[in-house]
Amino acid sequence: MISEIRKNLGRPLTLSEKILYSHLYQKFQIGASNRGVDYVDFAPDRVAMQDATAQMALLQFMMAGKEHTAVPSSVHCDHLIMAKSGAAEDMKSAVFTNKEVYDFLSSVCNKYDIGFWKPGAGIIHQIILENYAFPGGMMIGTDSHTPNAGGLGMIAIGVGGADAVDVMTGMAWELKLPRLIGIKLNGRLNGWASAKDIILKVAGLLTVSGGTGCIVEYFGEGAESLSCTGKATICNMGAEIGATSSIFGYDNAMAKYLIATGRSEVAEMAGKNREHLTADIEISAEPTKYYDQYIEINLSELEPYINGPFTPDLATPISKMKTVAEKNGWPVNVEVGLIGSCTNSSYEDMSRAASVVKNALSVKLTAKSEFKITPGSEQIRFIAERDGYFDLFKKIGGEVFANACGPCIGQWDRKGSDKNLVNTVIHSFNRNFAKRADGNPNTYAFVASPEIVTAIAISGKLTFNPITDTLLNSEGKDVKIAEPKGIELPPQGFGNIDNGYQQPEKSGNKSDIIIAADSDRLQSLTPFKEWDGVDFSDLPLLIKAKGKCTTDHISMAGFWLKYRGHLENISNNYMIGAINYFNDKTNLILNQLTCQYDTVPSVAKAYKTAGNGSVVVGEENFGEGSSREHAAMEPRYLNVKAVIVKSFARIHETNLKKQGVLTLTFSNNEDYSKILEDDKIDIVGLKEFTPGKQITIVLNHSDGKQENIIAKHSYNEPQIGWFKAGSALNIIKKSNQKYDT
Ligand code: MIC
Ligand code: SF4
Repeated sequence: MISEIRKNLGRPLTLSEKILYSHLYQKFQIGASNRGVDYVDFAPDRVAMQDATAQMALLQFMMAGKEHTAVPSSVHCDHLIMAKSGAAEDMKSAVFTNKEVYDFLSSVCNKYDIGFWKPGAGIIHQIILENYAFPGGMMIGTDSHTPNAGGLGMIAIGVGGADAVDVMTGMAWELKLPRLIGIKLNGRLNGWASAKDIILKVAGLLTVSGGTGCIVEYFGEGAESLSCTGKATICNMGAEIGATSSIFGYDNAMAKYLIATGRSEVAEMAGKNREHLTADIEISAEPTKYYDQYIEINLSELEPYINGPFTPDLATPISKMKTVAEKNGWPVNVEVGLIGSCTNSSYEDMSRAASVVKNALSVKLTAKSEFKITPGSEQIRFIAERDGYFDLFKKIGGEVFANACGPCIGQWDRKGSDKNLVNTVIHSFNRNFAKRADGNPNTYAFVASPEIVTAIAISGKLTFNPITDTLLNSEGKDVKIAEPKGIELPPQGFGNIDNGYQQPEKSGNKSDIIIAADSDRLQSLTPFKEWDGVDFSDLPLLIKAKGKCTTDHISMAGFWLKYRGHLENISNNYMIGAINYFNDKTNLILNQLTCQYDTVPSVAKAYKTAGNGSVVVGEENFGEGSSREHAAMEPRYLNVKAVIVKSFARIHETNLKKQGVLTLTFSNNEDYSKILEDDKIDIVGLKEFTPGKQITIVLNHSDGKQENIIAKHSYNEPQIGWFKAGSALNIIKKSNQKYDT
């Protein structure tokens, strides 16, 4: 098949192309090859969902009327576990507080033959890497860090729940053919530098939007020298540059990992097909000819990076941190260092962090900051504990949290965080948006490798550079911490443990799923209404968001996670984190009906109740960050008709389109400034809504003046169909009804 594709395109193939083209929905239709332009229908092999997004995804899937999922799918209970008093206590309270949701997810999984990973089993991406990812495969997941599986040579893409529904119902899954960024890694990591530093550097080079619409393909001798889990760290954090996916070609490190995790037959098969699981040799010989963008990084010279605060692309080499922190006035006393997460909790990570602790203890140092560990899975927890790493961590005051997202998603019930004091933390997670870790907007969160986080937690200072600096030990002597040493894979194996998996019962209970009418956590969905065929007119401006507006600003995590299965309740957080352009405040906007200021959800509801739609305006990379489709369902539910921005992040734009909200971008970014606080907005010409055709927006200012501005859109024909039908799901439902009759 691959040789046929090569012949068809008349040129050598990159790895991504080999995988993408061998997953076309309609086999042998290889016509579309315009990267960044053509929409292509794919048939991924697998779907993964985590508990915070699975609820909406499955509520939608249940509306589609299928008996089971069309491809193997799994649900992972990881996001809803609060980190507070350590693993044992926290698990107990999670199982109690989230019982209704876990029961719902487990019964839906049982009914539709979906694998269910119980709370405590671990974080979705780590579980996928340990169990399901395979070289040459293609999967989607309702979490933006799904690309983690690229560490095992898989094209794995983060999507919203409605996309998961496409694949689970056996429909085509559509994606704009990604552009390709080639990154050649030369040399070899040494000393304190690790795989994490590669992606931290790449994030600095490409910024949070530099990977939008692209697959990043890593290759070169440096790539082959990295462990499989190191590769996964890099692919995972590709989400932070907006990349659709990231991938490495199949190599010995992957083979070793597959064998260690009990999948030797997969390694054997991959070994036989090695040529298909890497790019053609012509590609690496002339990369600039075949990739849309090309970067080289010399690993031998790479120094550790610390990224942040408040954005993952603000990359500072560790040797410059003193100067940069001073210049920016960042608080340098580090309160807490946290290691682990879906991104960085491999055996290698744990062993390198542990070696730092061991070195530090041997030169009589203890930790100045608090130290927390979040294992990515029960497997990892088990082996890290068995091999003595946790004992070492505990010697410097380390506390082990549950195998879950916890402090990475605002689920960190941190003592005193409600006082909103300015403070600094450093972690090996991937995200560091405001309020992300503990809900405190004044927590400066920095991202670094687990070994750097550990060294900094020991020193207590953000500006500590273990490569050059010494620390005063308990005997008053100046000492250095030796370079970390890691072990790639557990010498004693992964261990045969209860990993927390629940297989769907084949002949089990397939009865209807009941949702209590008075539940405040779950609510059945009502289909959105179809478009009435009339242009939008006189829509009040709801909010003009200023600056960075991530999905965390649009639909906050933390406290709100508990409403992820209840659209009405979670809509009460819509845009509460976004900054109102007109007063620089969060969650305080003009209600044009009353001329009073109120919260965003209240004003949106007031417009909805009055029978009005409304419009949301934003700036660049709007909706960056998470895949959560609540950020798209909430505006739809609140009757927001259109979101007009300078540019969108990929997943959020698709999510909005799928829910039937009109996504438009300014054709001239300066027009953003023309939108006034009390504008009423018309969107005209929707009857002629066609691909590539611009749309006119009329701004009706309160002084009676009118201004026309032009907006672009990226809809293709089927997507225009979603808008007209009221949502993509309405179309799936219709096509199912056709089959049923
Ligand atoms: C994240 O890292 O932001 C999350 C929490 O995993 C999200 C998913 C969510 O909001 O549920 C993501 O990355 O997609
Ligand atoms: Fe969980 Fe954080 Fe990973 Fe998202 S990035 S899956 S919240 S650990």
